Amino acid sequence: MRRFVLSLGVALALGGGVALAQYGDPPTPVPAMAPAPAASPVSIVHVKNFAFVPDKVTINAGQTVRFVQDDDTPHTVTAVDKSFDSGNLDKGQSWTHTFDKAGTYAYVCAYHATMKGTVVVREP
Ligand SMILES: [Cu+2]
Repeated sequence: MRRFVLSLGVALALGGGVALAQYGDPPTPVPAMAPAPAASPVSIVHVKNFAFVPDKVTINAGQTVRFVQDDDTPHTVTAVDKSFDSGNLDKGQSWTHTFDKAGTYAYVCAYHATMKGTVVVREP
């Protein structure tokens, strides 16, 4: 009974049909309102002067790469095998991607075929 009241309280607090739709499920953790826990280590690649800098980074599986778009011209970060795609990135935007599986990931800018980069992901 107590649990029901708590769940209902959470559902009401969220105020959404999504939460109500989960009625009857075990209580699910509410998405953190507080800042996310420390993210996995992040490598940073700048997109600048029509190039990815550095154009090759090596990380461990589960780590994240942040791409920071410094160019006046829009660019993308698009996997050659299409496994990830940032979509359009304007100047000042950044995009992160976490690589869960080991492998070598080649990517390009969808707008500029000469812009190429590689992320090498090792087993941790
Ligand atoms: Cu580009």
